[in-house]
Amino acid sequence: MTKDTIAAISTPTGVGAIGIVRLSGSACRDILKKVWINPNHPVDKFETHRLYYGMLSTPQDGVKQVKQDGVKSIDNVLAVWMQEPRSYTGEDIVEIHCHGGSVATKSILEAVLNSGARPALPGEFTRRAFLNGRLDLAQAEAVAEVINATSERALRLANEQLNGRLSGEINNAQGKLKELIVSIEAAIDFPEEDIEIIKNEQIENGLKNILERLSSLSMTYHEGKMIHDGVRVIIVGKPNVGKSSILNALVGSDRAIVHHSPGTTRDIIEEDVEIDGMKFRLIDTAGIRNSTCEIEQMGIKRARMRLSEADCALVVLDASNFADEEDKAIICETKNLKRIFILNKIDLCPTAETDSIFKSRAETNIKTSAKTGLGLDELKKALSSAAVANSSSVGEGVIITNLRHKQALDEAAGAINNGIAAIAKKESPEFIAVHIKLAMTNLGKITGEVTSEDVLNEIFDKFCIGK
Ligand SMILES: Nc1nc2c(ncn2[C@@H]2O[C@H](COP(=O)(O)OP(=O)(O)OP(=O)(O)O)[C@@H](O)[C@H]2O)c(=O)[nH]1
Ligand SMILES: [Mg+2]
Repeated sequence: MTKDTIAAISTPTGVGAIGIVRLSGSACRDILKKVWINPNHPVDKFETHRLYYGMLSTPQDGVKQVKQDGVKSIDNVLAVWMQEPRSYTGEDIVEIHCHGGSVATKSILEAVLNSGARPALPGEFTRRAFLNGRLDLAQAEAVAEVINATSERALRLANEQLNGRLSGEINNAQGKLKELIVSIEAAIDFPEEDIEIIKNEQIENGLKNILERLSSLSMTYHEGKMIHDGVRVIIVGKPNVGKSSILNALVGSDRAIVHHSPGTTRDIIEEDVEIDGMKFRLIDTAGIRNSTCEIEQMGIKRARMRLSEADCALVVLDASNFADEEDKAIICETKNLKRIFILNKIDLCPTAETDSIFKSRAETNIKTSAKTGLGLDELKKALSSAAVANSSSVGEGVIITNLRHKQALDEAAGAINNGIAAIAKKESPEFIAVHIKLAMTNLGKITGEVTSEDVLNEIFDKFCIGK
């Protein structure tokens, strides 16, 4: 177990009602004693996991925790001691809940640092939780995802990972691989014994089942990334159809300039919105047409470049003027994207029908008026269903969001594939076992069973200080 005691401010900087300074390590109660003033409740008498009210001061020597000459009071606080191993890090933890704002928290941090603690590195509390076996690596990574979640769904996903759903899935696959190895090794070690020898066919079937599961899990990465980063929705169409007006209506503010002259938007305008708990990144673009204006051409080029990165396109048409050559060109240009067609300005032309261009298309087709708000709820529903339709989640819905996990899964799948190929080539059981062991090692990278200092540094350096 790590010996030194670390301390950090765990709440964000800025003005707030409460600030928390956290310490972890074997000396944290001794450190608290030096800065705690309340003779009725000395730190030695603290019960674990109970909050005590007292005064925090600059360090003092006395054991009675009565204010001494030269000692300065800092703040009235609540303090709690959590005895190891029943704490976040698995070590003794002390949390000091003081008033918010930067001065009280900084002064308390300074007082505990002057009393023997050292400043915590980013993510060091969680790193200790991992090293002390309180969390596995996938769960530790989920802590950062919970903190950084930008939508309800992203939070739900991160919490599922924190609660061990992904780890359970990985441990399960590892358990099955382990069983295969045990059977193969028994056959190698005791060929003459009267034990049931596992047949190559059984190994192959076992490997194929695991492979299928791991490949499906790897395929959820795209969806996981969408939930994590937001679904990228590009708004395209010829000039003046109301693209920027739709962006503004969905965002609920005048984010983009709207004007009756065609060619108003030049630069890409991006804005995030949450719809049904899911984050969407809306990307408004310049109206696409043949233009002689150099600046407009630059805008159109940028619009085209962003098309390929989008998860979904809102192709906007003007109900009072549609299905011309410019619309047709854009419909053709976006044909490989998941699309929602919008017939906007329906207030100007309530009878407009898109049959002439959409007769045989199964794609979603919505009539809107960015001016009156008509059809916007339907558009939000369509966006929400488009996000769900992208869903590739399997089984109990475990979804991965982290590229490191995807790479490890793919490497494990590669090793299993090699194992299957080795069976086909009738290679000896020892060789088959090598591939299976490699698959297990790769899965172990996800939960941190197999890891290196570099990987840990890379993961925990991204955390904030105090977590
Ligand atoms: N009547 C009516 N007018 C609309 C509607 N949506 C947009 N407009 C008007 O159409 C004009 C163009 O709107 P914008 O949102 O700037 O159109 P745009 O597609 O972003 O245009 P560019 O940036 O030039 O490509 C403005 O005068 C808007 O007020 C609508 O639903 N109904
Ligand atoms: Mg515009």
